[in-house]
Amino acid sequence: MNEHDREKYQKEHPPAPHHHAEAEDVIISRDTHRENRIPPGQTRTKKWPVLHATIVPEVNKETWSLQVFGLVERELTFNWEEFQALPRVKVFSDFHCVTQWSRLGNLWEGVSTRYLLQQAGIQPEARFVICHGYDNGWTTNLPLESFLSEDALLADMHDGREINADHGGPVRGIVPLLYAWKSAKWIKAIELSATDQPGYWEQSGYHNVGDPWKEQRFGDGQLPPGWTGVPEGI
Ligand SMILES: Nc1nc2c(c(=O)[nH]1)N[C@H]1C(S)=C(S)[C@@H](COP(=O)(O)O)O[C@H]1N2
Ligand SMILES: [Mo]
Repeated sequence: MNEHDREKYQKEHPPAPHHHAEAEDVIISRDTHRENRIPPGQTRTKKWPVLHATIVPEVNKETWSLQVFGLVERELTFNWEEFQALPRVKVFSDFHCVTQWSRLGNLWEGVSTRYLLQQAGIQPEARFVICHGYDNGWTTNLPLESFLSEDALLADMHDGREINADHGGPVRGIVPLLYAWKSAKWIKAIELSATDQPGYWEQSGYHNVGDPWKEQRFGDGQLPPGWTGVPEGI
């Protein structure tokens, strides 16, 4: 285990929402209040596995930018300094990968998706959000309502530390309501669209919506090519 992984290892029970309840500024994801926080077919991991489709792209803060475009009133672009100057939120939530691991009790910090899209202005025809990553044109699509859930954010901090490159830093999307493949690492652009545009994993057979509590893993009940189930060592 490297230093980062060791530090992220959870030795104890999963952090409970009441640890943060007194702090008014923490948004608590609704599913962390469930008696059983582990969705069907999932297993808790105390580690924080690294998972992505292709490469870890080289993104540094000097060249980083985030774009909001498509069916918005105003297209927006932020550089690192501009992004850091935006109002911040903290979100306490669980993280469920479709390969069957769940990391419970994550404290994310960053900018809320609601705030960003309020700034951009949403055109009435917009129904879907396409998140674009810096990794080789990777995208994921999600319903606008899911992207705008109260606990969705663009995060640059996790459990009090900057998100490292392996986990999608400098900035990644986090949408706690859905399986983790809807949480775009190395997020580069947010596109609003009237039509749905299935992304990388959705085109490879994953479910279009991906609600972990409904076990929406695959479209049409099919296993995607290359499916291996639970990775070793979790
Ligand atoms: N840009 C991008 N984001 C991505 C992916 C990816 O391949 N590219 N993989 C997704 C999947 S399948 C998961 S489980 C989570 C994993 O996040 P982690 O590596 O920080 O655990 O990132 C998601 N976001
Ligand atoms: Mo995943």
